[in-house]
Amino acid sequence: MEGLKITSLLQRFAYILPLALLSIGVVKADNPFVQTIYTADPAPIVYNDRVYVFMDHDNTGATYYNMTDWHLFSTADMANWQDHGVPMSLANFTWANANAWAPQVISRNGQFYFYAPVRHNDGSMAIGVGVSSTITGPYHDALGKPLVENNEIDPTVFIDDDGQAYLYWGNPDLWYVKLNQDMISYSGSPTQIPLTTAGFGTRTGNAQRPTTFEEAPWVYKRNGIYYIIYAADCCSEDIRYSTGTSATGPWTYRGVIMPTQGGSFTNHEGIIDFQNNSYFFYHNGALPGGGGYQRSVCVEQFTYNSDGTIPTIEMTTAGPSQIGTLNPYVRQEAETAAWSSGVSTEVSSEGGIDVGYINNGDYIKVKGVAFGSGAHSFSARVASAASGGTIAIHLGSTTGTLVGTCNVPSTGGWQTWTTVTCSVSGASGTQDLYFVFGGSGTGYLFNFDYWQFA
Ligand code: FUB
Repeated sequence: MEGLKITSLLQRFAYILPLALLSIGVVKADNPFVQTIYTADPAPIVYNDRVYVFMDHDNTGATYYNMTDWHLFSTADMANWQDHGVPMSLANFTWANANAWAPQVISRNGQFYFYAPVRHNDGSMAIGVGVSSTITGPYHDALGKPLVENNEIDPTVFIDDDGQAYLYWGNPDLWYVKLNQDMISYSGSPTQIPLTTAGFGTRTGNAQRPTTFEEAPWVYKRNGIYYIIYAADCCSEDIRYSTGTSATGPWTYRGVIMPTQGGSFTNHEGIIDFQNNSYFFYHNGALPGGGGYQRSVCVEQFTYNSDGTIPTIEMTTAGPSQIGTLNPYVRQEAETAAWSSGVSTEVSSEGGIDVGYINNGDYIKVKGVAFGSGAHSFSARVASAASGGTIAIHLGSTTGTLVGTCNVPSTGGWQTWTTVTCSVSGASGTQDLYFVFGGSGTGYLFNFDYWQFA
C-alpha cells in the first residue's frame, strides 16, 4: 500500500497541475477515458452487457516500454468507466522479466484466456497465456512457459464460426497458429502470413519492410468479412486494415482507418460491436505529460459503410455518446467515472477498488445520472487516517449547482470504513454529477469506496 502511495505521489506531480488548470469550472471531455494512470494498447471484449477493456500500464516518466502490469476497465454505457485494478501482472509469468505489452482476452470453455507479449528470461520476446474463471481475474499463468516464442509481439485471438481458434501476432512479420480447444496449446507450426503489397499496402523508404504492416494485428469477422486491422507505416504509426475471405486470408489491403495523430508515435487498435453500435479503441498521448511512452486509451464510435468497409476515424476528446443513463439509486462504485482529476485508485480492504489519494480540489465526474423526480439524501462509504474532509455534490460542472455536501470524519485508518449520509436538494432530471473533494491542509483527505442516492 505504501508503495502505491509513493507511485501515486509521483503521478500526482505529473498530473495535478495541468489537470487543475484544465478543470476550473468546465465540463470535461471524456477521451482519454482513463485519467488516473497512463495506459496503452486497448483490447476490448463484450461480456454480460458490459464492455471490458484490458490495457497496458505505461509508467510515469518512463523512456521505454518497461511496463510491469496490465489494467482492466469496464463500462455499461460507454461514458462511465469502472476501474477493476490489475487483473494480471508480469510477475505472474515467472519465466519473464520485462515488457508487459499489448494483451487480448477471449472467453471459451467457461474460462477467460489472457494472451500478452513479455520478455522471456532468455532475452527474446514471447507470448504467454493466462487463465481465469472470471473476466476480472486474477489471471494465473496457464503454462509456466511461453505459448509461442519467436521474438515477435502483439497477440490477437479469434474463434471462427466453425470453432477453430487462431492466434495471430507479429512485428516485423505476421504469424498465425491454430489453437486447440483448450486455448493454451496449438496444432501444427506457427505459419507466416505473406506480407504482400496487395495484402498490406506499399510502404516507401523502408527496404526491410516493403508493406505498411508494422504491428498490433486485431482479427475478427463481421457479416461474413474477415478483418485484420493493424498499426502501420511506423513511425509515427497510423492504423490500417485489410479484409479476407477466410481466417488465413488471402488478404486485400483496404487503406487507412485512423491517420497519424495524437502525440504518440505508436498506436494500437481494438474494435467491437456493442448495443448495435461499433467502437474503435486506440491510444494517444493526450493526457498532460503524455507522449510516446506515457500513452492513454481512447474510444470513438463509428459506422461501417454499407459494403463493410471502415470509414476514416479521427481522434476526438468527446468520445462516444452515452448509452442510456446511470442509476444513482443503486450502489455505484466511486471508481466509476467519466472523468477524474487528481485522484488515484487502489485495492480496497472491503473488496474491489477504492478511490484514494484525494486532495483538496480533486474531483470525479459521473456522466448522465438519472435522478428522476429528485433525490433527498446521499450516502458515501469513506475512510480517513487524516482529519477527513467534504464531498461537495455539484451538477453540470465542478462549479455547477451545489445540491449537497457530506462531511467525512476521521475514521482512524485509510481502510477503516464508515458510511456518511447527508441531505440533498435540487438533484432531479438527468445530470452530469461532480463530486468535488474539499479539506484543509496539503495532505490526503480520505478514501472513497462507493456511493448511493436515496
Ligand atoms: O506497448 C508496447 C508496444 O507498443 C505494443 O506491444 C505495440 O503494439 C506498441 O503499441
